[in-house]
Amino acid sequence: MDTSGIPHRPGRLPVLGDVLGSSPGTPLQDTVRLGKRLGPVFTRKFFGFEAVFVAGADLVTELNDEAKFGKHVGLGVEKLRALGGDGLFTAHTHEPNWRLAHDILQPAFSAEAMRRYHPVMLEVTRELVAAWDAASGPVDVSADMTRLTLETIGRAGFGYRFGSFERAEPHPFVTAMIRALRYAQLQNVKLPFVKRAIAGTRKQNQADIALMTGLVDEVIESRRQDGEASRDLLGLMLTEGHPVTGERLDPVNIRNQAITFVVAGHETTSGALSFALYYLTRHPELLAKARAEVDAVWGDREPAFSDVAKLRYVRRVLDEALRLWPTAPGYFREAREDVVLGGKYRMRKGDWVIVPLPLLHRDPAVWPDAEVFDPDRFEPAAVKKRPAQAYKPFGTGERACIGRQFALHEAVLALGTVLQRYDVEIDPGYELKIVESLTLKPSGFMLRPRVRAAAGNVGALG
Ligand code: MNH
Repeated sequence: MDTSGIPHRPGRLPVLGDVLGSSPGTPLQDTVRLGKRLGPVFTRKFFGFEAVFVAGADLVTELNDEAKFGKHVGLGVEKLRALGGDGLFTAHTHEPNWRLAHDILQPAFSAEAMRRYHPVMLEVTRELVAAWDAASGPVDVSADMTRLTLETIGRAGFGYRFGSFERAEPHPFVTAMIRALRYAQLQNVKLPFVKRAIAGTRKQNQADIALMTGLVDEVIESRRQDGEASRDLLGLMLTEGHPVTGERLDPVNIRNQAITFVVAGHETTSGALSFALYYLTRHPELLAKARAEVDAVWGDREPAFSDVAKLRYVRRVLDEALRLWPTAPGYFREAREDVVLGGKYRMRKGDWVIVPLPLLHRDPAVWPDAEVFDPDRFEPAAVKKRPAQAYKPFGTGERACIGRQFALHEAVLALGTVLQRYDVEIDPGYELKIVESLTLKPSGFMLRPRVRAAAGNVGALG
């Protein structure tokens, strides 16, 4: 699209573009810093390649209009097709497998389905509790939340146990996955020395992808063998046809979906839990309020399915953590027809822009004191006063997150359990450091969990 007149970093260089002032490890955080200075629309350019960022709630409202715009599978997402193929996240909307899989899998995310996942989620939460009860020193929060969310999607989705809490090091699938994600992401870095560095790891990447598909194929095969009817994700994919046409998913697509769900289904939720815990430990008065709610609603019982959604304040804590650090930090929108965005920016059919969510969630026109962590922003009355499109941590439209309810049930359950059972102590000198892979996570964030004296003594042994 025509980018003349759109602000960019001062001192853009003829060939390199905006390479100075950006580092390969923190593209999102660089963008946030830049966007705060440049305003709601800006561009970044690397060598010949320029991308437009749109962060103002009014313009995003227009972009989220499904009649005019749709999901664009570009840049990082396109590269992820090496892992996810035509799985839900990386599929083009026009690929027939997108709607087919979407319609077949929708029932796996109904309220009814969440009820079935609840006991599995509880079981995994108990493993977290057992690990924290046994911890003699500080625990690495992001690592343990990743154990929790990986186990949850593995068991609830596929009946597969990664054994995360029994391992000191990540499961080989996870190691391969993290490396493959990094490899895919680095494909977009245009710096010559980075290009040379990745070239040397191509073989490793092939091995990583082979390991992932191999494991997934094994899980699928063993389910086919034992033939047990289960209405988890895998069960639906293996046994259900499309509700209208009866058409089934092909085996390669099922494999792509399995990898997609393991990847998409755990890192984001893990990061959300870690940021929520970080902000609570930084705001003891909010932590006390959240815990008071858990004590009042759950007491010292293990929560039943219906107890989870009753933690309204804990849920707001998560909402607010996802406002400041939406762990899937952006999405792409592509024009379906020629259009003039905001009456000002001319876009041709097929032109696309990026919505950087941490900036949308800090739009000064909508969010007063945007840097302040304040869960009360999500009280129903406050939500009603805001433009609906100013908060989009789960994306938008028909390509929005299919796992939202799954993630929220899992996260409220886990955060509630931690508050119910532990006093947490944080190193007062810790400063939030965020690592960027495909998603965002606090890095080096350690907590010292101590079982509370009076309340909440359920869990591992209870
Ligand atoms: Mn999830 C799409 C954020 C948890 C499975 N997810 C998206 C998108 C965002 C997102 C944003 C849209 C991306 C785009 O437009 O390109 N997801 C999250 C966040 C959490 C999350 C912030 C947790 C917190 N997601 C989950 C979980 C699962 C899951 C849990 C699975 C169990 N997400 C998906 C899938 C898609 C998706 C699958 C792609 C859906 C589609 O396009 O049909």
